[in-house]
Amino acid sequence: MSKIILHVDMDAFFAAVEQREHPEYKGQPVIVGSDPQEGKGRGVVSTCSYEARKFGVRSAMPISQAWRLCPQGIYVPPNGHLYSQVSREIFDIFYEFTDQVEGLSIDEAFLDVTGSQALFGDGPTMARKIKQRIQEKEHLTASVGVAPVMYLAKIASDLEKPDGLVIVDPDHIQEFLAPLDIGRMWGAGSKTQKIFHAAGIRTFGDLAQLPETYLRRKFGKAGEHFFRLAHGFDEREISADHEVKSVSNEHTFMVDESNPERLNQTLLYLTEKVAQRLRAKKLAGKTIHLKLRYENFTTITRNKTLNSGLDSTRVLYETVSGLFSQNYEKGRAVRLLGVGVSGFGVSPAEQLDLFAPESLQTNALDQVQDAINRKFGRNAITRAETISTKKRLSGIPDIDFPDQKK
Ligand code: TTP
Ligand code: MG
Repeated sequence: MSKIILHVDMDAFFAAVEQREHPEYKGQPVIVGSDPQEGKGRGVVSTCSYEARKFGVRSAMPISQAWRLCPQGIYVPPNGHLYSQVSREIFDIFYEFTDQVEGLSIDEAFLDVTGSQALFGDGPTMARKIKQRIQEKEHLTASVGVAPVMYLAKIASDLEKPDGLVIVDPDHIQEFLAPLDIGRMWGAGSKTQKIFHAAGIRTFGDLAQLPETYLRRKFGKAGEHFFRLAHGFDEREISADHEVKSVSNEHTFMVDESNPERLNQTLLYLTEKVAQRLRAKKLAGKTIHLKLRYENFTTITRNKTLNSGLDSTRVLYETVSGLFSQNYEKGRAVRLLGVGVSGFGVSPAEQLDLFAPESLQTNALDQVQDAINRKFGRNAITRAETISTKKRLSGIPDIDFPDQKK
């Protein structure tokens, strides 16, 4: 018997929450992101309402471009705490239907509801119930795909957004896929799409007609993958998780920055924020991520995995600044820096005896800092090196993403 997988994705999530909180924004082009400063703003769009999408505004677009496209829009800074809270409430609704939930990001998840049919009805019935619960409890709309495998459910949820419900009949997978644009295929980036187009492949149907041997010859190992996807095969199982998978913070500079000292101070500032959040959640990450965007929007991401999970600001900072000095092209102007941690295990705070005296001291400093910040507010105390950074950055809302379940 085939499985029943749902993919649920909230519609225009941050913007929809803002419209809910501010009824006067309903039906209006709402753009959530950094301050547009009348077109001079330097951050990006987080997301926008479907009304704003009619003007061509999109996620990750520079906010200055959004302003040019839609100066009459309602521009709103992101309220990460609120979105995280709504996200938790939506995930709670998912767990009413199954414990097999795999979160993909703040507003989307896969649910394996195969075992829940006796209680709640078949896949489409459950999808309708989940949409209804989200509407009643949160006054928000979600789009849902129902399919026998994860990959088809994900494609399906996107087809009739917003407020969509698309059901893939397990007996008619080929018919479902055939007319779809090949750009919807997982793993087909713009380069692969160009190759597909050059070979006359525009839809899944075009691809499905090609023999596996031909695809293997043309695309190597990826050819096998494309063959499987063209025919709707996907063996992956939902990896149910209840945990945060990464914690990150990033900062867009008001003016492009090339001063090495200020770049490093900003890295330390971001590291402190990330480390404090890790410790508050009793998480210790092994993989440290650096994101670096130059003035021309070229973005590089680098990571390093340590032998054990560490949450001390000092060790995180040493790793991040190491990645930065190895990868930063000296003198170039930087637009954005980001620091993240993933690969979580047990917090080292619970294994103190394994640490050398110096690390213990660092941990003690971190703990004092956390306690003061808890009492007097975030950033009440920071390392001396970051005070000027804090001053420089104060007043500029960081795009402070809630913890992503990527
Ligand atoms: P998405 O689900 O990709 O977008 P969305 O929910 O806004 O719109 P859609 O109806 O197309 O699903 O992302 C969820 C949230 O994540 C989004 O509301 C804001 C945030 N986000 C960013 O902050 N930056 C980004 O580049 C993207 C893609 C999303
Ligand atoms: Mg969404």
